[in-house]
Amino acid sequence: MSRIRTAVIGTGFMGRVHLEALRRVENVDVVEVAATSLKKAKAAGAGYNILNVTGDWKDVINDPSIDAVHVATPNASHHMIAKAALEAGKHVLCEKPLAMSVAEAQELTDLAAAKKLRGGLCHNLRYYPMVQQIRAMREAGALGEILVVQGTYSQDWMLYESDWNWRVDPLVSGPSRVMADIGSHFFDMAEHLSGLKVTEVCSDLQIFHPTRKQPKGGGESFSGKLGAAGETVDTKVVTEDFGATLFRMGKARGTMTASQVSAGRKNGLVMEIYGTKGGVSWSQERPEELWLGHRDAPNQFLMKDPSLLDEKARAFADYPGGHAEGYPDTHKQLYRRFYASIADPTLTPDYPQFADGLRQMKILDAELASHKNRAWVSVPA
Ligand code: NAI
Ligand code: SOE
Repeated sequence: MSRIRTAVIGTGFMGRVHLEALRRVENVDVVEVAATSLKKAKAAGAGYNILNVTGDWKDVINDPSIDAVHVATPNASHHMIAKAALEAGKHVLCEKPLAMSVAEAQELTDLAAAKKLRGGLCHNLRYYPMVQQIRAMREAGALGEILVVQGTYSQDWMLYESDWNWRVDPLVSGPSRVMADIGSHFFDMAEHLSGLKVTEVCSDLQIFHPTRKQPKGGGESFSGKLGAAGETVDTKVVTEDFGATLFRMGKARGTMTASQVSAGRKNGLVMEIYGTKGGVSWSQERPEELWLGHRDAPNQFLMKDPSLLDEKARAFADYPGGHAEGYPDTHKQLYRRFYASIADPTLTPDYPQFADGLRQMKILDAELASHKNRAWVSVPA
């Protein structure tokens, strides 16, 4: 396969991020974009120089010349679109969460394996260079045995009762909001970096706004922060604004919170890992910096510079020190590896896959059960 032909379904926040990042991946042509209307698809197509546009995602599925599909639509449609694409013989790169339930995620994971197609999942936050530096350090034994994993994923874009998004609607988003939307990124990163699996969880979820003002006209992600929503209707809220989870990773212990009501925090994913030899602390709001903690020596502060990174982490840093690499670059790094694995079917994927999405659905299921039953719940392997 020389050049890979791909299409993006969904033209909201993530659709645009995917279209941009795809421009930075060799061997891939974006040949079609699908939105919920032809007008929206045309606007996106014009912005990214894509000639074929459609208001019906099934056109993409029915085009045998398309090799791969990006699913960048709200959660409820991931399973339906990904399943149709796999059945049509297309590789799929799906946004998180993979599906609405463990059963749906399992079905997609099995289908991709049965069809021998690549199923990638957008837990792209793994691919900040300094996050990969943590991974390389842990693999090299620099942290020793992992004792404690802790952190948060905090945002403020749903702080007010007037803040609304499709993520509030359980029929579109699923039975959980913050734990599914951003808690899943935390746990994907925690397992990826520590090399450990979450074995048990104890969760407490909270809804601060029992009703929210839903704009009659809808609205894409984060759009509520930019201005008046027009006419609204008071809508009951059934998914959490905040969640806290105590967790066990075998002998290691952890704690995390996820929140979309934490004033001032824009995209505050903080990951701290403490082992018998040292600790690390990283924050997505300052992604080029890594704090290195020592017991018997002064602590250190490492700023991204490929020349100072472990060789494995260096592969994720394309720019020299002082030339910041951020959120869009994490997508580029993921897609690059996804398409390399399509071009060379013998490659073992080294990016998050459907099985990782299934894993997150299992952790989420356990968190929901724990909150409901006010008890510790085991996470199946
Ligand atoms: P958004 O609301 O900004 O955009 C979603 C778009 O999908 C809208 O334009 C909507 O009209 C379109 N859409 C809905 N159904 C469709 C269909 N059947 N066919 C074609 N288009 C359809 O939402 P956002 O933030 O882009 O989220 C999309 C997905 O990406 C979600 O699953 C979300 O969890 C995930 N996401 C992942 C991020 C990451 O860092 N990996 C960041 C933000 C979102
Ligand atoms: C909104 O909470 C959001 O865009 C999530 O959907 C993403 O997955 C996360 O990366 C940033 O915040």
